[in-house]
Amino acid sequence: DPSPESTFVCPIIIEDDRTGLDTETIRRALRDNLLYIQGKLPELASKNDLYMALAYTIRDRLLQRWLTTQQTYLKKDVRTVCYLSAEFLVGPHLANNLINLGIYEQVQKAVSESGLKLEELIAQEEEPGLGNGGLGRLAACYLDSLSTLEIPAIGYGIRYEFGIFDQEIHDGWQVEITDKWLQYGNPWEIARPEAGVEVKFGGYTESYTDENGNYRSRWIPDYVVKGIPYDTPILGYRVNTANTMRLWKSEACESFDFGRFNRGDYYGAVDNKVHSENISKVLYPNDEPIQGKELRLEQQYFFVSCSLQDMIRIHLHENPSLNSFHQKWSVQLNDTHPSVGVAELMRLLIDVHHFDWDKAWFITQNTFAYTNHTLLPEALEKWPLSIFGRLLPRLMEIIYEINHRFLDKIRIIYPHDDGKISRLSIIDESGEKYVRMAHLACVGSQAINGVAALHTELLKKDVLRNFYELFPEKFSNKTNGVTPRRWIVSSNPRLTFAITEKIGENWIKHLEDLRGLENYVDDGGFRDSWRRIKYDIKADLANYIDKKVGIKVDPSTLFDVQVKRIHEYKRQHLNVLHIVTLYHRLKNNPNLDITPRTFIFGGKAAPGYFMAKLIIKLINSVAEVIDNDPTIAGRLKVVFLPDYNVTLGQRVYPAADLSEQISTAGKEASGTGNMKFSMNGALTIGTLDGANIEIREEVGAENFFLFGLTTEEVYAKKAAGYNPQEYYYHNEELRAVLDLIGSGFFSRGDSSLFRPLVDNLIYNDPYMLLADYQSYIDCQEGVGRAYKDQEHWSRLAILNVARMGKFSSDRSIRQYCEEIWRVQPVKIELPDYIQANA
Ligand code: 7GP
Repeated sequence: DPSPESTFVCPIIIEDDRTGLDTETIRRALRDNLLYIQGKLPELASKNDLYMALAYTIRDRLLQRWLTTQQTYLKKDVRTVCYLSAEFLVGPHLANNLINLGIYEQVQKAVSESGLKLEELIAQEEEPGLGNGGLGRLAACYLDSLSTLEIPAIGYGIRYEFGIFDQEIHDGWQVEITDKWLQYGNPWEIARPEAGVEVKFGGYTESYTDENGNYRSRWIPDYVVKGIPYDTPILGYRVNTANTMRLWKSEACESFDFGRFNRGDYYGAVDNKVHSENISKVLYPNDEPIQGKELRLEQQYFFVSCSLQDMIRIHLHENPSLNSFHQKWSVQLNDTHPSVGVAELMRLLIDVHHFDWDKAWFITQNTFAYTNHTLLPEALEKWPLSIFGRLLPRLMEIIYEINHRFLDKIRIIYPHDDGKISRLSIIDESGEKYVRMAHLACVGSQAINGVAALHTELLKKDVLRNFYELFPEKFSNKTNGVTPRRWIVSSNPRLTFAITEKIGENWIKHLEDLRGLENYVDDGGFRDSWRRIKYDIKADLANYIDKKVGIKVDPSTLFDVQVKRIHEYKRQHLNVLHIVTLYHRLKNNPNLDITPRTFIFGGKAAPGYFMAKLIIKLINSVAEVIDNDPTIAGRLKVVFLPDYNVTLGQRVYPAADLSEQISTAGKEASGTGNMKFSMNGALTIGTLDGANIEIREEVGAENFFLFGLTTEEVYAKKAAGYNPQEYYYHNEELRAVLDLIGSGFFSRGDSSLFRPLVDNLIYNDPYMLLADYQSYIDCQEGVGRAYKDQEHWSRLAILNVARMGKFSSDRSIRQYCEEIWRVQPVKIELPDYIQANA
């Protein structure tokens, strides 16, 4: 009889059904998973059953790649990047995995026997909405590129039970609906309860002397929560590397408090369970000022502590001590949300692993790097000391000590400059006391970066100026990028085919190769097919719009699109001022010749952000009036697409003719939607803000519609005392437009509805819409004229696509790897019984 050990060392032979990539094997596997995993006979299977069976079939094909990747990393003891992010907006997995595995066509055929189309099953997937917008989506693009570039990496975050809310529009207003993305199960994740860790909260600290006579601190917590990791494989494009996204779910350490239970307090016995589980319950939808929400701080500390403990466990598996921790791990802080990690790594090294302060600080500082994603001062995170100290008493002590030592050094550099000291301090003591998370991140990191050239310059000049003066060598720029696998190949198969037909498929991994398309701008046949493709994609979107909101739009009109979070600085209402201007002109002159346009909006507003919600209502109100005005028919249409998310983005970007990137200069850190539009052949109308500047540099000024004040002009105008009323009184058309909105014309005679919005513009206008209004209107006239010459427009569109190579997230990730993380690719060799990717 074989002993138990000998069965374990036997190589696991994986039957072909779980690994084979040919159509017949996939067909068999699909039937098998439908029966044995989903528990359904084919004749009773719902669309969702088939989707689930297919998802498991694909997951089976990822597992060998995934496990081999992890095993290779362990064996080779590689240097690993950990991307710490409170948000990962990954989008649906199925189509992406098919593309990266190279088995889209095989699966298409295999699925056809079910009588369904693969596209229908793909549409069945509930997207994990574990992020708000740009920052979370960027993290997802970076995971894709890390795997594609074969870089050892882990994405650490939170497995929110409820992601970003679903948006419905009722009577023009946003209504938030709970996002139950897990209700039918998530086939892409695997729970790893055996790798659970514990996290302390509350209580107090006490000092003691250890057996060696060392003075130490001990944290006696109020309660302890367990973190359970849920792992999702992130496969690279046509490589064997599958990295892990590890998201933490909070659970109670003991489901029942037996003391209470035995006393007959049954409900009290589950209290602790309820509170513990609340920590990973819901994503905060606010990019607005944090109102000191304690649960949010609990979330941040929870996932950061879990992740650092996890890294330490893995490290000690292969290394005798943590002395080399910073040599094996590079930890990126995605904004300040995980910046408490600086103090937590200090705590783990000192309290748990008994390092002395200086050694621990050296390791910590050499482990972390920090990316900033916002210039809005109100979005810079700070936690009231009262909350922080109560929830994380030991971390509070450590932060005080970090600050104390930091300020001692500063005093030597700037003697007698108390202003400097208080501006640099990690603790804000100007009024109520706060912990400034960006300061903690700056002091505790070896590198600090912005996400576009202008943004980094403004960080150096403004938001983080004092830190830049102190350690200029830590600062660098890493302009954002997006993954062409999702944002072109997966979402725009027609364009992908047209490009590949001309220049081969290398561009998918080397986006600079798109330059090759420039050779075809003068090819009339190519431009013709380019236009036909665009028309077909627009017709698809038109169908979707009709189905979703019951509005008929004409695919031959100019599709003018603005999709992104709704925020005053992004100025969706400036777009509305343009629409109302055109409407007003048409009312005054019904025979006016304008380029027919369909304006498409999408985006969610933070639930507590009154003005953003009013902007949504305004868009819908204007849409309704225009839609019901027969004199406008065929010339203007306005559509607000509800529930804008990754899935909807994939439909919308390919269908756009014009991309609206109209933020006030100096406010948008980078933008990433701007890149997705342009890659799909839309032209941009935009300000000199964020990455727009670099996009314009790449595509050429003559292929970009520029308007508006520059950042310097915005600053100068503000400094000189900006008065929006001057514009209101001196620009007749602008005044007519604002008056029309204020009059109740778009709100069934209710002149109070949009009053707050109109008054805010006339009397305050913090984002300077009125100052940019005329320039925007004039620029839009140029757009309209340009669109009339379709041959010319196609040229510009092709050139835009051809010159977008820089904005692949592969380029961004290479720069992070070389300049911040100093990590190398690691090739993954599959066991030879596994069929290689197509
Ligand atoms: C966004 C920025 O607003 C956007 O300009 C940038 O492209 C994106 O990050 C990725 O870098 N910021 C957020 O989504 C956000 O939540 C607050 O910022 C910290």
